[in-house]
Amino acid sequence: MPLISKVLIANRGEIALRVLRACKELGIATVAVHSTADADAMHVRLADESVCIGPPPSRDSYLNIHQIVAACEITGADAVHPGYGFLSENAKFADILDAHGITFIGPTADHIRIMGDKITAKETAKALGIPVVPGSTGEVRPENALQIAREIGFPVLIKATAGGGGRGMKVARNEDEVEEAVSTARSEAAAAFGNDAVYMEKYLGKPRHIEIQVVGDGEGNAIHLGERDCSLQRRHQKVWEEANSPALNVEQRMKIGEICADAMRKLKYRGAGTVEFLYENGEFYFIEMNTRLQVEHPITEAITGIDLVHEQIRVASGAGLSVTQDEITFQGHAIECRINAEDPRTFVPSPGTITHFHAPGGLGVRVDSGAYQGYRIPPYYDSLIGKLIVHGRTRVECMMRLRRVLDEFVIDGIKTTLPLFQDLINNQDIANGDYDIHWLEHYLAQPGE
Ligand code: MV4
Repeated sequence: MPLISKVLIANRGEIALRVLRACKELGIATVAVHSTADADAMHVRLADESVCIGPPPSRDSYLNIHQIVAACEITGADAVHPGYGFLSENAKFADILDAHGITFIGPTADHIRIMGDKITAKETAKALGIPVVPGSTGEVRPENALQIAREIGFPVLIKATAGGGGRGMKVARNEDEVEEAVSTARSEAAAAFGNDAVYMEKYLGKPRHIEIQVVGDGEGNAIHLGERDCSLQRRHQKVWEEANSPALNVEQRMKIGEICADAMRKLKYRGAGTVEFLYENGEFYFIEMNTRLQVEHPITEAITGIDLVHEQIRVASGAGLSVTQDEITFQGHAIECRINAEDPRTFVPSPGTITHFHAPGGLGVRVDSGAYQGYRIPPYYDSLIGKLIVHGRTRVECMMRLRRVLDEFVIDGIKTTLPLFQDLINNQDIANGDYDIHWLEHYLAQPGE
């Protein structure tokens, strides 16, 4: 792939390491950037070159576009991989890199913008043939809110068009609650996003969160890599993800997957993306699309054998996808546990020094982490310190393996969420795959559990 020879990785932690590994495998040189708090980080140690881009606060380092462009110019990097979070879905960043002749390893700025505005994203999805949640067409204004709510039927959910990921949502259960829900949602949206536009949807009570992985080449070819079930979450932070979903059969998988891949072909989408759905009573309802690589991408890699970062780099360089849809098969079952430096009961962050670190191994085990014995977790960033991904031929085999692997994992000196997974792996609902988006919060609210 001649068009990309040096990639600057505009991220930190396990995802910076993940991207670095893919670049190394493709023979591409790597540049790490880091804040002063991350000088000792593993991605900095393993990169060919590194540049310090600022003080610890993200806005002064990992979110500082000028510093990152300057680091590209200094090192001669011809491409940037943004990882997830930070600048990964920042259309302005993609535009600026473009203006500098630097390849953004991701979608076009236009596609990032379309999906970043949730009303436009939903209209686009609907026009492309993706089933969406019943709701308002476009923006809901205070004058017409009650009328729209009556048409949709109660309960309804008011969402911010600039929101996403659960921020700025308000439920109205009956006519009396509409006015206040809309006005609160609008003022919260204005304060949080500088955009007070809101829309309205039918509120789904007990859905699962199921998302479809897609990759497009920007020229009208696209594939889907099946789904991930991310229903087990707390306060919109995913905790445990599975591929395949325990709720779907192969016909459902291929049908919704093909709908998404077809939509990406029509859109001429480039890069990796995730089409998010709520799934209830056998039906899929589009809610949002993420235009980045996601944290939980390794479970898809486990069951398909496809390296998503390789594919991202290929399509960004114009080399196209390495596989066609009919070459993709789904093998077995994978589960990811997110290991956070947090108290497993209160989820209060627990930064500090890791005094002892032993990662498990064996068949079907992957640990993506920048942590090591003696590593000091800085207090400034997300508390995700690693991901444990376990693969088995069946869901039962995967769960048995996960139980063994959790016993083997040692992280001392800080609190982690590992004990939570020790509990979940022994829970009957989890064993049965019988859970929805509210299950984990209910479980955690039970005393003595
Ligand atoms: C919903 C919903 C119920 N009905 N939309 C939260 C995150 C954002 N991406 C969309 N979210 C939701 N949208 C309708 N029409 C419930 C949620 C929701 C949720 C969704 C996925 C995973 C976890 C969740 C937790 C609470 C609420």
